[in-house]
Amino acid sequence: MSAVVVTREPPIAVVRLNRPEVLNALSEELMDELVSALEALGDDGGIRCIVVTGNEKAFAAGADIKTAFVEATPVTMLERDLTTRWERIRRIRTPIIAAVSGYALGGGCELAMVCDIIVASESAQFGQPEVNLGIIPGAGGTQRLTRTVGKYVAMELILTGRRIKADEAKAIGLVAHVYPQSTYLDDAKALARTIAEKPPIAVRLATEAIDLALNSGLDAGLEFERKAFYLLFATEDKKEGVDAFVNKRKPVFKGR
Ligand code: DAK
Repeated sequence: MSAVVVTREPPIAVVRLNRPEVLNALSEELMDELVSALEALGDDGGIRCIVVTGNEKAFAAGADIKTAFVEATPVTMLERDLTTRWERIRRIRTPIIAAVSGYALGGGCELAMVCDIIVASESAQFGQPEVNLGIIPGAGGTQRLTRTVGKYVAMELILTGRRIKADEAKAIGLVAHVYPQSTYLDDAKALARTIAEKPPIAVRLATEAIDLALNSGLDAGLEFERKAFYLLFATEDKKEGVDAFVNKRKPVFKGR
């Protein structure tokens, strides 16, 4: 059985993590399948937004502790080159929404944070519990969580390993929306369809600009924003968007 299940519903796609017996623990096989699936969708011109999800009980409970950590040494960890997969996900230019229900812990929380938007069901629980294993987050948690929620909240969460529920995750800015348990995936898909209808080049450049806000200084970020803004005036979609506004009609964007 596949560790990742892909459903294409153009212009969106859903990628479901599928190791329910271990709460979608992120084995190397699962990560390989996930990266391949996301890259293939990222290269697919018919797909304009991707939803990554798990099941009601777990988005992902983190790295597969039993297979990955029990015998691990610094050298085996280094040789497994674990970081490359996460970098490959980060480089995918199609927007990715993490639709989280149940546990998003450790690497599960980090996987959600490597996505572009996080939405949650009412049952979602986020946390970075690595400290309880004698380690720290290793897939970006100390950096992305801190840049998202600020130093003092990130410190408290990472040093205690405390789990937070969806409403607290929303209050600290980790989550964009909390949806009812019964509809969260449909709601995430509706959000994906809304984004998929927008002009893809503008969406892509906005995504890159927002990422730069976390990865660079203000001057470099503003410079990129300015150039990207001017560049968009060369697109057919800008003509279409402005013309549709002026003529009071719905725009149809083509990605040109
Ligand atoms: N790994 C392996 N198996 C897991 C697992 C995990 N992370 N989480 C749960 N399971 C398994 C359980 O062992 C159990 O299996 P059986 O005993 O039935 O065989 C089954 O899933 C159901 O779990 P529980 O019986 O424990 O279920 P509960 O509802 O009682 O508890 C729980 C749910 C989520 C609170 C609990 O399972 C738990 O605390 N899980 C561990 C959570 C955790 O500590 N996660 C952080 C792991 S460290 C990196 C990339 C990634 C990472 C680091 C570096 N690089 C790129 C460098 C990531 C690190 C981590 O995620």
